[in-house]
Amino acid sequence: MKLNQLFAAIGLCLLAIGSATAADIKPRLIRFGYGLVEQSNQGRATKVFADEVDKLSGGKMKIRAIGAAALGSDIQMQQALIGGAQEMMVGSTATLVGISKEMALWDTPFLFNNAKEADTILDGPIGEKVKAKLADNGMVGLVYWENGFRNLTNNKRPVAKLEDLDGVKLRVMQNTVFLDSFKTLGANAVPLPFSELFTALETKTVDGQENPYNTILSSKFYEVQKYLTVTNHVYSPWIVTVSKKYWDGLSKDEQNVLMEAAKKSRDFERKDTRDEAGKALAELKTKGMQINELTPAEAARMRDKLTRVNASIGAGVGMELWNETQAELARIRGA
Ligand code: TF8
Repeated sequence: MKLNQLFAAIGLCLLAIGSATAADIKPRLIRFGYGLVEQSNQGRATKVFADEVDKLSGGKMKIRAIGAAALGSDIQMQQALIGGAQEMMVGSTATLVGISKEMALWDTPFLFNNAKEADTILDGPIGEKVKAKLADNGMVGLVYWENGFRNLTNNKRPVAKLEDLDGVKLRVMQNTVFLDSFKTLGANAVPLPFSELFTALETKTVDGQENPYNTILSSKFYEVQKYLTVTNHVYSPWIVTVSKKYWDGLSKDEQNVLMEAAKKSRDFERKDTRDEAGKALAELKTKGMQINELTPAEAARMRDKLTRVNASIGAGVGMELWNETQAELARIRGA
């Protein structure tokens, strides 16, 4: 070992000892907002995050978790984070595209074939790159959670083929890719915040919506939706974010607490979500929903139509990022 390397090593040891004995952590109260109910995969993982922050900070940092969109819709909370009026949130990446256009990459229909591909890309260099762009726009992205593969529900008619979607008034997220995708399929797509969705379905302002099984269950959409079609048309991530204004005022130790707790919550959340999703379809059936599986031919027709939006996503997120993602997926699939 050269002398300068030795000094560097000693320095690192001293730093480690120093932070273990006198970590730079102040009493902090962090408001963490989310859109689903407490009894949901989102609510359960938020609890894990809060408990871990408490533990890692020796009880100094407290998370006040506020669910059911009580602090506002995803977009309203994002604005509060950017302005510094709220510290943290978790929400859909799809609602972030107005702030960070690269987020639209995750809206690509059929981008991932399975959860393992999603984890590999999201936690790898591409996911990092997309996440890092948020910092230019007032938010810091910590980790991606799983919202999941999305499926279609509606109250008008069973959807077994493309034409069945004709004229179905379908709520989509406030995101141009989703809007274009479902218009392409022939639906009458209406963007609405998630916080207004249940009422819109109940009052028949819209006929249908699309979300993972977990959410259809936890948000009780089965009470107001009769038909479910297994489409798995896109994988949606959630992202845990911090106000950049707030983050920049934290010490390194405090930032580490949030990052480590976020990683722990991510690992819990993905497992919990997948366990629940595995059982949710059967449960939705017992709740009275009528399930339609698409024939392979119909699934292929839908896929063909949906992937026509790919060119505009590539243009939107930048062809370099698009090509890099396709190359990485090809590499993973070949391996
Ligand atoms: C949607 C999303 C929602 C999320 C959640 C509120 O349909 O899938 O589940 O945004 O964080 O809006």
